[in-house]
Amino acid sequence: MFINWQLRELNLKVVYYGPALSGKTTNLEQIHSHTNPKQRGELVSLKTREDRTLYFDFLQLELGKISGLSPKIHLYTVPGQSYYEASRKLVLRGADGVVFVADSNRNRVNENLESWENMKAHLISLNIPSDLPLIVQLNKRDLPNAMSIPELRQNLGLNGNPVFESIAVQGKGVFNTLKAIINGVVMRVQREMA
Ligand SMILES: Nc1nc2c(ncn2[C@@H]2O[C@H](COP(=O)(O)OP(=O)(O)OP(=O)(O)O)[C@@H](O)[C@H]2O)c(=O)[nH]1
Ligand SMILES: [Mg+2]
Repeated sequence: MFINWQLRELNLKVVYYGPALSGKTTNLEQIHSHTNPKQRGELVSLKTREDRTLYFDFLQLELGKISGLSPKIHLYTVPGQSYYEASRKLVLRGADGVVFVADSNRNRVNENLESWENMKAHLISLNIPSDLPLIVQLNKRDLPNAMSIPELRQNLGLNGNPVFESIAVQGKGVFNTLKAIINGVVMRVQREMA
């Protein structure tokens, strides 16, 4: 969180984290194409030639005023491919909220778990508090071999974390997830500022 008192701007950072090809960039593309251009900036995507995220994607959203401040939500995705470890940690730095995008594909169980463990380790080493709002999105619900939510919960060892189902490529569940994470982040900020 960063407050620019002169401009009365509240800057909040939300990071979409998860294994390679789980649909993180697709979430931002859907948000970008279904949001009023007056309330969002351009989608900045740094991609490889194969259309994979190289460093991050970035999209800025503007919300209505909170406590006299104009909130700006900065959405980022991390690159999921395993060799971009350092970039993932860098992008996660200073996060106010995280959406973990898991892949429903049964064959990606190990990748989901590895990415989840890797994220938790980064959060600890970046000193990000454990009450960080964290939403899990179970994406690609359209796949015929999709695992169930209880299976995912067991796989990742999830207890209370909310899980949202999505088919990001069709835009389904994308805004439910976004609203939930923004809600969590804004509520936490309001508690801190009270
Ligand atoms: N079947 C299906 N495919 C999806 C869904 N969401 C995304 N995809 C596809 O999955 C592929 C990867 O999507 P991306 O959004 O680029 O994945 P990513 O998580 O950003 O991948 P990295 O940048 O490599 O980490 C693309 O071909 C998408 O069209 C979905 O809900 N269902
Ligand atoms: Mg990507």
